[in-house]
Amino acid sequence: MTSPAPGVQAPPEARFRLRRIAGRAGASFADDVRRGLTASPKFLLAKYFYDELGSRLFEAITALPEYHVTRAETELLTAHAGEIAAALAGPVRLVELGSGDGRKTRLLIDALLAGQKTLDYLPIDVSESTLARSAEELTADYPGVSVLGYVADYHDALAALAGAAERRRGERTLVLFLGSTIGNLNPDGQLALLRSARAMLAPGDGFLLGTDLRKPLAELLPAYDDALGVTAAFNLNLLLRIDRELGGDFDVRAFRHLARYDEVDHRIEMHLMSRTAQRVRIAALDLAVDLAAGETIWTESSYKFSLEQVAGLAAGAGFRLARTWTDAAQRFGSHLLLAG
Ligand code: AVJ
Repeated sequence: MTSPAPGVQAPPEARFRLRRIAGRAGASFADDVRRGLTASPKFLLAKYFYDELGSRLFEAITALPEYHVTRAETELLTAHAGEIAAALAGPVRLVELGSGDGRKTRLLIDALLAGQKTLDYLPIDVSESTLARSAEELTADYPGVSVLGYVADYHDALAALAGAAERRRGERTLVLFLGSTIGNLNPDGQLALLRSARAMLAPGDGFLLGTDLRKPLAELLPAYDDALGVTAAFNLNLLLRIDRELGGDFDVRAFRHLARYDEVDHRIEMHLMSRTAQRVRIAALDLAVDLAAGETIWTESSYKFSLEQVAGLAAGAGFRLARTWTDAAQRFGSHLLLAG
């Protein structure tokens, strides 16, 4: 092995490292499935949608005509990435909660690399394959980018990052939490997440938060119940995942995708409704689950925000809300929160 000559960038694979952070609670997919399917009402956690197939189905959702979230946020970041980068003084390292396919991240990387030669990118994701794929693509396309990926829950990774001495001298941290993924958490969870992010940040650091905004039902509901049935497939895949990984015998055709809007709590809910009375067995859990006809399994909440609510969350977590950008149709908000 020869090391690269001075001034020559390290090859892509040398600029990618992975760290696996063991969860606090240690809850696994199996534990969480047992807990959810023996509860009343039944539920499954939305973070488990994103296996290999689920991640691809979500990417397909982002391309649907009915799903405005990704397009609206991309429009905002395309217009304002330069201002966002300029709002933090000096070299910045990027931490991202949920790395996805990295397309929106690239808009910020481009903006930051206009002012610094190299960039440390620290994506956090529960899916190792997602992390590896996005790191591979980024390091290949950007010679100045080094990736340290954390395979972990957001909470666990933020705690690990707070303790780690990864930060270079004088470097600011910008945390990205895009796509309105914060909307998967209930209001207490939203505040807790922002607080644990704030705890790892120092004065001068930033947090870029994407939130889907409240809007008429006629626009909101089809985004979660599209004509092609991609969202239905995304939802139903969770049952297939249980079949694949835990030896379940779910018959996906015996369930129906359901999306509804709770006008009081301002959230989309996704459920899987059992079409008939049925018993499902899950071998790895040694569990039999009985479902009545019409009974539902709650699989996701997607909270929709008002601008006042975001301001309250930011303040409650100890951030200063420096700036909010919205698109012309007020569909989506990008918020730059500053620590200190
Ligand atoms: C990735 C959580 C932001 O809530 O809009 C899309 C997930 N679920 N369609 C969302 C999702 C159904 C998405 N988030």
